[in-house]
Amino acid sequence: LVLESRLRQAIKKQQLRCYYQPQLDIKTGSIIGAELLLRWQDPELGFISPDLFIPLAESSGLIHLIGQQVLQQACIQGQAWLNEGLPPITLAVNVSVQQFGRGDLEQQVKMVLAESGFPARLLELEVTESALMLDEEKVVLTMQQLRETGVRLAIDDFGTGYSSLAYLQRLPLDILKVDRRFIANMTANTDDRQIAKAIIELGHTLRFEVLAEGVETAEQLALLQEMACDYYQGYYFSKAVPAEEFRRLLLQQQ
Ligand code: G
Ligand code: G
Ligand code: MN
Ligand code: NA
Repeated sequence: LVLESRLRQAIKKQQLRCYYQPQLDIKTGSIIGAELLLRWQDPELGFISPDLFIPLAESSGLIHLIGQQVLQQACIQGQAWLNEGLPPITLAVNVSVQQFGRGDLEQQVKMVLAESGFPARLLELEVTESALMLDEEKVVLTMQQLRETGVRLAIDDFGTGYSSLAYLQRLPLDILKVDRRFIANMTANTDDRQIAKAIIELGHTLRFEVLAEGVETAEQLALLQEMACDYYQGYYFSKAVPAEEFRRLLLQQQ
């Protein structure tokens, strides 16, 4: 309860900061986007992990306020970088199942895009496989509505949930993000390597692009290249960094 009221204050004072983890094209090695990951530094409590405060935000309803702030941040920052003449990149925002299920996400997204001027095709919404466990017809409809706004849709942490292939085939997804647990052991464990390969092939069969999460070594990257994976993110290139630092990374590759 103490933490919840601190979180409420932090939201009000805009103390939650968006960090940016670069996403790269596997073939060319160039930065094609970033995933926004929240960081919370409380003046007294210190650094509080999102693994702690995101679940708290989800159970208390604060996630709706947070989600709105992150969407705004993404679009405002993205448009500012475009105005500066930086190369266009995709900004990916995590959407919790509560936000996804509430029914006003499409309106919210439209509003934020209109206010910021950020092009819809450069905004990506990441939904975890667990969000797909809501009512199937409703999920399909919500995704179709979101897709009509022009944003990209990603399925996050793929391989950890239970979505059927028939279901996946019905969803208007653009990109599938392979959960990092399959990437972590792919060089040591042949099962994980085969699973990663199978997921990449499955994604391509369904006409989705595929991104590997949690790439930490050159060896993993080389394997993923062989498997024709499209994109990757992970500590091998960079962890999530503040906006200013991400901007420098973008400038460096121009
Ligand atoms: O950033 P890692 O750095 O520690 O993030 C931990 C978890 O918190 C991940 O599952 C990530 O998806 C989630 N997370 C981080 N930022 C956000 C956010 O802005 N919204 C939501 N819903 N989840 C987030
Ligand atoms: O659940 P989601 O995929 O949105 O969360 C991404 C999480 O993965 C964040 O906590 C982020 O900091 C973390 N992450 C990003 N890259 C790596 C990596 O290379 N290795 C590990 N172990 N974690 C990573
Ligand atoms: Mn994510
Ligand atoms: Na993930």
